[in-house]
Amino acid sequence: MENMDQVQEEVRDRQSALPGIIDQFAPDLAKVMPAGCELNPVALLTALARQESTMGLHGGRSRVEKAYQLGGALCRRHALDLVKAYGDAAASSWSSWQIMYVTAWEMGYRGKPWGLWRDGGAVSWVIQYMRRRAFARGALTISEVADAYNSGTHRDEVKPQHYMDRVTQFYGAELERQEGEDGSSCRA
Ligand SMILES: [Ca+2]
Repeated sequence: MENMDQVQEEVRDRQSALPGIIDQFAPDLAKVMPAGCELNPVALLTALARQESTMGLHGGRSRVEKAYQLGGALCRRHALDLVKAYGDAAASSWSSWQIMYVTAWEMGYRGKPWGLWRDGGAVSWVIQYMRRRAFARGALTISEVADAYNSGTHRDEVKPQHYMDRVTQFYGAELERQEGEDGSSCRA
């Protein structure tokens, strides 16, 4: 059975692998976007990974959320069981998109917490999270999706403005990069 050290070894080249994983899974993300949503799926996954982990630079180590640790406000019911089973690994967020293990578990993931360390394993749950929290509730813009990704929903008064601004900025930068790439391939 795989342990955390084995996965850690495997995700060492996360940064070089990330763009390929984003390209591979972008069509899955496009499929869960509602009609009328014209977001670029590559740019969306890129912008979130840049904000959450500087494109994988900080995604190699998971972040522990105090609220999910033993005694924390959210460490109840199944979250408590998971923390008892896996310790802080269950109270952590994983991958270049920093998805919470408990959140993935609530959506149906049944692997070990560190299984989400691999971007290729985590990305489907990241997409599922956006489908449920953002697109199923009518998010259409990059700012609304960023709000939902960070605060759980865009349909409330909690607006993580700095986070939303940064993701929007990274999204725009990625669109520009794509346009530049298209331009150079036309000239070639
Ligand atoms: Ca919100």
